[in-house]
Amino acid sequence: MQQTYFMIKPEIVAAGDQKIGAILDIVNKAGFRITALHMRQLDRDFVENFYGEHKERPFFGDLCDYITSGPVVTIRMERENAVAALRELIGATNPEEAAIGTIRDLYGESLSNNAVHASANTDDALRELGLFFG
Ligand code: 3AN
Repeated sequence: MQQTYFMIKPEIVAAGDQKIGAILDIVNKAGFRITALHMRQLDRDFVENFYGEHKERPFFGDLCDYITSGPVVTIRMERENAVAALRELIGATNPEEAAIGTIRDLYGESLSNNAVHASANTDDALRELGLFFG
């Protein structure tokens, strides 16, 4: 059993419980088990650390503004091969390139407002779970 970090981003949380529920239903049907879940308003320092790998990118400031623009849902989940399986389930970073039926295809609006985050690899999963769940 492997653990990964999953996050539902602010524009989905702002849209109401129905979208949160629909996304959780997709991951549940894909065999993930939720082992921790919170709704949280993230602060700027925390997010700059979380997205530290993007610090030099031109979109870094906008990314931090957006992810702190309202509450997010932070989730620890487990499944066999969880990290890779969740990345496949969410689809490509840009919703326009995300495979049909993936979460970003169904719920992503744009490259920056792409509905959800999932750890990119097992090292990131450990780091991100440590940041959010200690
Ligand atoms: P992923 O979330 O698929 O792992 P990353 O780690 O490359 O993608 O990017 C982190 C976040 O930064 C993305 N979820 C997206 O919101 C934002 N992002 C990535 N690339 C761009 C870009 N070129 N312009 C604006 N935002 C971007």
